[in-house]
Amino acid sequence: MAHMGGPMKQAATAVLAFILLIAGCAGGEQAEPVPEIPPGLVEVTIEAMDFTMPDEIPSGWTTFRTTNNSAMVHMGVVERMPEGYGLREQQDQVAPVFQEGMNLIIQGDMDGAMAIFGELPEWFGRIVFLGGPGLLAPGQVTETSAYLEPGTYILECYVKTDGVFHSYNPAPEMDGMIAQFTVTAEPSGAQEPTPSIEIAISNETGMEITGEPTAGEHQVAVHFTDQAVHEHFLGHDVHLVRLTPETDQDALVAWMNWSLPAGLQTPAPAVFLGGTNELPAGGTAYFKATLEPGEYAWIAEVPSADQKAMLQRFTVK
Ligand SMILES: [Cu+2]
Repeated sequence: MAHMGGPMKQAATAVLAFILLIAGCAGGEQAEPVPEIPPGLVEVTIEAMDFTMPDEIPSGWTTFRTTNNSAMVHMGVVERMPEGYGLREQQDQVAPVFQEGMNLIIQGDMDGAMAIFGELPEWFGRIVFLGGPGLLAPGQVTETSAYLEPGTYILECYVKTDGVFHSYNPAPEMDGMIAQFTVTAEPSGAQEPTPSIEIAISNETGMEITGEPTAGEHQVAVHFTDQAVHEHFLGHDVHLVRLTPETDQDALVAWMNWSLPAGLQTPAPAVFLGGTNELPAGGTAYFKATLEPGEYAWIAEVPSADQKAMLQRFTVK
């Protein structure tokens, strides 16, 4: 039993060498660098009409990298919920009210729709909109950053298909295009992004842009100088859209108003490349824009964006 030789000894030597190799690696000097997820990065995947994302994320600067694998345009509004409210309450008390109002708008009954919107619960007015991925065409990826405090949040898409909001699902026991997540007290440790283009947006002056939209990758800062309730009850934001000679600018402007029957209804009249949804006054959000030579516009999802200087066309050479 005490005697070990031949193949057994060779095996024992090999095991010892392996242990020493592992120990050497653990020392760190020769270890291969492991690709790390940058702090604050949250992957969001859209398949059909579903968001897939983590249930829990750290607080602080947060970048949602959103990949649209579906065949439709979508977006994701980040909403911090009032204490005690979440996805369930949104689906039971808010989504059906908006859908019923939309149904009446489609029937031409504006007074009826307004009466229905008056039935929104008191707590709906206490939701804080905190950016999130802007309108995103099929196959596109966008990165959108905002600062998030701990709390309960939802990510909501209110694009419409056949007159039905994506965030509303008429099927019993099924939720619409909405995800709930918790932002924990643990800090993400991420730094605020450094912009190469800055857009100040205000209800008084529209969009004021600094920085050159050259070909290549840009980090776009959106400074919300103020915020306002526009005719569609929502605030202003900034989306990036690629224009072609066939793009009908009036149709594009009209499409950015969810309260019209054809507004925010799939398919979109142009190719959307992301952006940021609205933030309260004084806030700054960021999004990445990868620009190739061509025609583009920054546009807010508000009624009459062109008359509010919230549609700014530009050319990338
Ligand atoms: Cu959607």
